[in-house]
Amino acid sequence: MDKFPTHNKKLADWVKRMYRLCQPDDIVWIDGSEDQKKKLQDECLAQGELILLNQQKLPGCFLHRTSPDDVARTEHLTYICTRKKRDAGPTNNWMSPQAAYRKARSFFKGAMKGRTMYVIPFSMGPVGSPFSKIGVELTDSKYVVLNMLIMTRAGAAVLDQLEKGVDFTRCLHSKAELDINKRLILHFPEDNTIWSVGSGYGGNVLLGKKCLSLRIASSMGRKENWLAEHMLIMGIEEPNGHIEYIAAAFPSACGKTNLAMLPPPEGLKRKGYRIWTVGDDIAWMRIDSDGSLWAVNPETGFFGVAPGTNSHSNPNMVETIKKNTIYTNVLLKPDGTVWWEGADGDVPASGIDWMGRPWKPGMRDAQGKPVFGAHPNSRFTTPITQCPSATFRLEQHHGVPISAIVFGGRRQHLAPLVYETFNWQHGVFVGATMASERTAAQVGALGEVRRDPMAMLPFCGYNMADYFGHWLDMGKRMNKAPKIFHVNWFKTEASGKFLWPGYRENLRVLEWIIDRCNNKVGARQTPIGYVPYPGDIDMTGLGLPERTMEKLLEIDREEWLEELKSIKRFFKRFKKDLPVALEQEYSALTGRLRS
Ligand code: OXD
Ligand code: MN
Repeated sequence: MDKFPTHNKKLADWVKRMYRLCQPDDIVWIDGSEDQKKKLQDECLAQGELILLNQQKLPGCFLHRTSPDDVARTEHLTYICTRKKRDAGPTNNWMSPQAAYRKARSFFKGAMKGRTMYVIPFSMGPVGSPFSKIGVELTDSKYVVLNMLIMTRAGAAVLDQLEKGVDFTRCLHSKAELDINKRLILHFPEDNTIWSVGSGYGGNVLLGKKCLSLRIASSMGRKENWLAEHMLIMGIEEPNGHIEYIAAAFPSACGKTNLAMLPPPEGLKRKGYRIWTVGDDIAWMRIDSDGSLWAVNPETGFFGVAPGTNSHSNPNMVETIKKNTIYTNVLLKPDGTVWWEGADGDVPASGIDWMGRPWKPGMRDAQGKPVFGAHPNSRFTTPITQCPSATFRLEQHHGVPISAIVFGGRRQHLAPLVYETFNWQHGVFVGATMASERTAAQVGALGEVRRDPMAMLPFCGYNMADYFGHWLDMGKRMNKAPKIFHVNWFKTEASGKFLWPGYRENLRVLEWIIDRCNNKVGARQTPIGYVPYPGDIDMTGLGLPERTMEKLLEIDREEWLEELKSIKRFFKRFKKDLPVALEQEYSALTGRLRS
């Protein structure tokens, strides 16, 4: 068989060069067929890379275990490699392309000996859509191939596009020795190239996801006047059948995946509300000929966190992951099904933990810490089409029109439940200063505020000051820009108890947001933005005391003046590159708070 079956010379030449560098025994081009997928699954089962789960209870489902020191994205080993350091900006790790290629080449050299190199042609976004970008990932991991087949449109249809000579992102991955000391996740936006070596963990190796769809795409978006964002996209169908779409950015661990598919609470459902899930992690947004912003989810799957997923937090996901799902680092039960902390039902009496060791509830390690059955960052990879709330517009080449952009953080105090910004420029300021407080789940001082602009801190592929500038420019290009809001589901009372019940009740807040977009409700003007009149958020059946709603919507000027000091420190990192418009917003907010 032809080892390089393509007429696209650029593609053939590149694959040949990488083949020579990595020296695999064999090369296989992924065509996306069921037969080929089945063969790969069988090989994985034979080699222990996958474990077959109970096929009566979980048809088409498998379990994979990563190596114990390879369980999450390794941000300290993730680099933006631009000729000028300034172009990576103060929030990214930087290496010069020359140094990065040199170092990584030594890790890739001969790394695929004894293995097969798989060539995965994939499209982020519907094949042939003006939104879409093509990538080709070379990998020595069958697990990566099987995950990419869920997360992206991969195979023959994309190779056909490549035959037409279209450009593509060159993605090279090798597990190599899975050695954390020889692990690098490198992005070369100037060469449209990604090199990842030494890891087998999803976020580091499914190169279509964070690496291409956020880091490389954000940089492309700046050059081509569009936005690649770390946002969910969902449709909210109103009782009259009209669907309004929103895009929302939250830092990790703030419930983005849950929100993207939560059914409305009983009262709203009775009124006739319904939700449609477009995506849970990434939004690519372009200005269409109507002057408004349209979005696609470039992915076709969810790579979701398992712990905490249950029928209360996310009933639609519980349905979605019952078949054709790859589970990673969860607990294996004796009946061949899986479990994780915070799953439905009883805690199993025994099982095999995420590291493959016998496990029982209540186990403690040598330091007396509880031993988890599933790793806290254990995952499932599952097709969007299986989600009961999946939109019928997944394949639409123009995507969906965005009425509102929602930013959110985890703040015990300060930010009210929801507010609307005054205009696009003010909205960009609010996105740029987004923050979350550390929870017990993270290392570091509890309650410490971490700025995570637009939830893009680990994912912006260029200088974040330029990124703010790009957002400001995009606003000037639209004649019907979405309204921008900020939400905070995590405000607490003095006792530490959450004031807002969260989960599906969050839809009540989204109803207000949609009503604001349609000019159906008024709002109270405050120094930070427009805040709801308490009666305008539908509270039917919630039984929240009136005082609680007042607390949720309170603006404490003193707290906000303190916040300004922290924003100032953050802005200082960007030195003279910070757009003047953000400084103006800073001064305007200071003035409003003092007046
Ligand atoms: C993710 C993340 O995995 O944001 O989606 O870390
Ligand atoms: Mn994410």
